[in-house]
Amino acid sequence: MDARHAELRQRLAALGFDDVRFAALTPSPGGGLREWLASGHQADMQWMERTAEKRLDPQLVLPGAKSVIMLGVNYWSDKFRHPPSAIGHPRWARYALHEDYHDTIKPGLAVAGGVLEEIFGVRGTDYRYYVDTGPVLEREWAARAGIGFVGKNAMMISRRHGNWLLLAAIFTKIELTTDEPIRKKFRNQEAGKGPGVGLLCGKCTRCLDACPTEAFPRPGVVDSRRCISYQTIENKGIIPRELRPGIGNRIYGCDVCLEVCPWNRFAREGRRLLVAARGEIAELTLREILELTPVRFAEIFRRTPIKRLKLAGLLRNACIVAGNSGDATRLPQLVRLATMHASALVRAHAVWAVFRLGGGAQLAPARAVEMNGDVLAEYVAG
Ligand code: B12
Repeated sequence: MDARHAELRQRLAALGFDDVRFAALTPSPGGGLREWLASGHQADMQWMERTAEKRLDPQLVLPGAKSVIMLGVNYWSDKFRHPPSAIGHPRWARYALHEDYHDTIKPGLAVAGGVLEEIFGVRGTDYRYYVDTGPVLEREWAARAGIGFVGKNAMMISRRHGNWLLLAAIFTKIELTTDEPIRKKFRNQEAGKGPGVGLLCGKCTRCLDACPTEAFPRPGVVDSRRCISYQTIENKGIIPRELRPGIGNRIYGCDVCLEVCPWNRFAREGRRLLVAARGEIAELTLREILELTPVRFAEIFRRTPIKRLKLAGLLRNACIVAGNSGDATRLPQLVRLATMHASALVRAHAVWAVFRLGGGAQLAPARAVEMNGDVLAEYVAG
């Protein structure tokens, strides 16, 4: 590998990327994604369908692209112990206890682009970078570049960082010498099929067994319709009634299939050059969350991914957590939300929670308020 590759790797690592690896950009065989979409596993994420062709063929994203620089950012922190599970204390996905990683990693990618220009003499039109939201199969490229392997939980699992790695990609027209996948014999593995999934999982099925909503139709494949992460973050409407008990105290996202993975034992505190902790969010009690006003919501969740859920979305999730808490002292707050909140979405989930906590009788005066559309169905079926 020539000296420029080594310099590139070293300078990107210095920017805060914990893994820097290269792969050739050939079209994806596509089996995994096509099958996933055909099975409806994308739920209401229509953008996954709209961008499928681009995801499968990097030439549609950057004509002339030859290589991808795959980057991993370790966001593990030992400090983020969730408070011992006091009844109904909400749990957040770990990545959400940080400033929005899209906003903190992107500036790093912009600087990385400058580094490419400097070392290889290319122009801004010779590369494109993405973190999460681009039409890019990030885990596929990460697997090919050898960042880690795709686990039975569908995660890109790193032997150095476990499951706690965020991914970013730079497509480039530069022809980089590629790194090997972690086992050479899987280099040509058809994506998403066969032994490529769960390469280093062995017989372990902890993630599949632990999923409270049975979201894995088979190892390595997530059905978003049943995934708590999808339901509590991406779904903007009613959360299916049958999934609510399984959501337990997860208020935003879900890490269950990540947390139980034995590979996490290798995870070390991240350098945190590209992620900024907002661990104080984990200290919020359910009571405080149920009382949030729009102004407090904006203040507390500023610059975090949670802000995109908006107050009504968070209250919807909080109602489910409260309903699952078994804590009847939450009833006055829930009855108030069920009868008075401006959002029908919140009212509907609050009504469910009130019934689940055995307080249905307290809702009689609310009946008229709830008599419309979806919400009526929610209320009557209480
Ligand atoms: C849509 C999406 C979701 C959806 C669907 C999840 C899913 N499993 O597809 C929902 C909302 C449910 C979701 C949830 C989460 N997500 Co998400 N999500 C995405 C997104 C935008 C697209 C994923 C996608 O294309 N899915 C379609 C399926 C078919 O693709 P895939 O799972 O990537 O599978 C491919 C590879 O596994 C490959 N493959 C399998 N085996 C092998 C073997 C070899 C050798 C090769 C070459 C390829 C290969 O085949 C598949 C097709 O190419 C990516 C960002 C991105 N642009 O890629 C983030 C991303 C996958 N999400 C991420 C995170 C952190 C999460 C959550 C942990 C968040 C949380 N705590 O709540 C959960 C985890 C759920 C889970 N177990 O997957 C990270 C994952 C990082 C990592 N280390 O894997 C990503 C990469 C975002 C990022 N930039 O960091 N997510």
